Amino acid sequence: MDITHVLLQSFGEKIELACSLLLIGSFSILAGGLSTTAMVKIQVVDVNDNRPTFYPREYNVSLRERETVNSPVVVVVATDKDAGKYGTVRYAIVAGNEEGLFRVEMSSGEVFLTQPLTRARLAHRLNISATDGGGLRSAHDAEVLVTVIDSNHQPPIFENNRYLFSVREDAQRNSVIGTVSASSVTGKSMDLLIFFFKNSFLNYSLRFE
Ligand SMILES: [Ca+2]
Repeated sequence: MDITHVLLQSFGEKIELACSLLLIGSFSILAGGLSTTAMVKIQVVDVNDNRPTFYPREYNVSLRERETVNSPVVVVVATDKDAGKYGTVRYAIVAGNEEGLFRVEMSSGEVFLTQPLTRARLAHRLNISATDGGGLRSAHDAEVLVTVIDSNHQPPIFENNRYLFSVREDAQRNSVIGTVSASSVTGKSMDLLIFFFKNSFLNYSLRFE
């Protein structure tokens, strides 16, 4: 309705305007007994009306003291429903990193260890923010709890350091996207099944053997 009003103003009085389509359509104008028709394309411009949102918001990581530095220890994920730069997310550690032990890759959300950890401090709690290209910041930070465990303690080991899965946007809800497997030193294995949930969100479940 606002668009119709603007066009009427631009052509003066005694003008009838009919719109057959909202985005691409023909406009007929009657003035003084004469008529003309024009094709009009209206471009809808995205506005930055969504903040980045973390899902999940909380992450728990166990790292051994003297863990290898410069390898990713966790990936935080925030999504933004806007398009273009307004939907592009940048990450930053905003609290809990006073000693500079961690860094986050600005565009990917991967968190890296910059120095070996010691058990002089048994836990680190990081707050990570997400900000879009228009300057809107996530309403809630991601919280990453890093627990430092004894180097003699052997946690389960993933088969691979990185996994890449793809999924169609129209995938059925709860369809399995992929499996991430880990095994412990005692020989027990654990599979993490990753499901498509909805609206690009993922869900997961654990399967022990
Ligand atoms: Ca946005």
